[in-house]
Amino acid sequence: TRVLVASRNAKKLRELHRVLAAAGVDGIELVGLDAVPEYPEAPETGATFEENALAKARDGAAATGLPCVADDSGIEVDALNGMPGILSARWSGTHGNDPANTALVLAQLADVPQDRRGAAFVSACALVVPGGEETVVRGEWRGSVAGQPVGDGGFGYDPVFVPEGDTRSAAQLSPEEKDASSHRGRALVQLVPALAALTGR
Ligand code: ITT
Ligand code: NA
Repeated sequence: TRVLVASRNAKKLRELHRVLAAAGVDGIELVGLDAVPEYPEAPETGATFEENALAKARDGAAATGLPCVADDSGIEVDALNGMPGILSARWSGTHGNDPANTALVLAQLADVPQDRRGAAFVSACALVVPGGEETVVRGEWRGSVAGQPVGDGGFGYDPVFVPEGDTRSAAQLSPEEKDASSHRGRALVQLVPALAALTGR
């Protein structure tokens, strides 16, 4: 069974592939957007991570006729009333400019002491089966925002996110360590039963 993994963010896409592959669902072949000549621009006009993830997965499934997995994610900072949230990818104004987005959050927290810098990464992942079920799941990863970026692994806000129970930033974790506790890892494991059900068809 072929399943489309719909993301234009190369580093996120790599994580989606890694986690799904590690989940060990036999008989699933993951297909990237390269297989889709005319994938529509993701609208991302929803008010929640769940709405956006579902819209992306519906687009991918409609464009290919394949079951499609998509993720919408971001970081919710307590001291910023949960922002940037669903606006994380374009917080500085330019979609996908990770260094600028990260620098803006750090600037906005400049006067916030360490004990009030709590935050959570959130991932909503959707699986849409053409003519079939829609499943949406959510994973969260609590931590805090560091004073400065550290580490060069991961992507996005990873260099400024220190997971609860650790002193390293998410960008200093091995890929396996990140997957084991990350928002995306926790969301995707919940899709495994629905994915496994596809292979029986
Ligand atoms: P697709 O919609 O094509 O998948 P995107 O980059 O536009 O790619 P989102 O709209 O979901 O994806 O934006 C997610 C943003 O949230 C991303 O740009 C990162 O800045 C941040 N983010 C999400 N997951 C993250 C993670 O695991 N580590 C660090 N930052 C993350
Ligand atoms: Na988004």
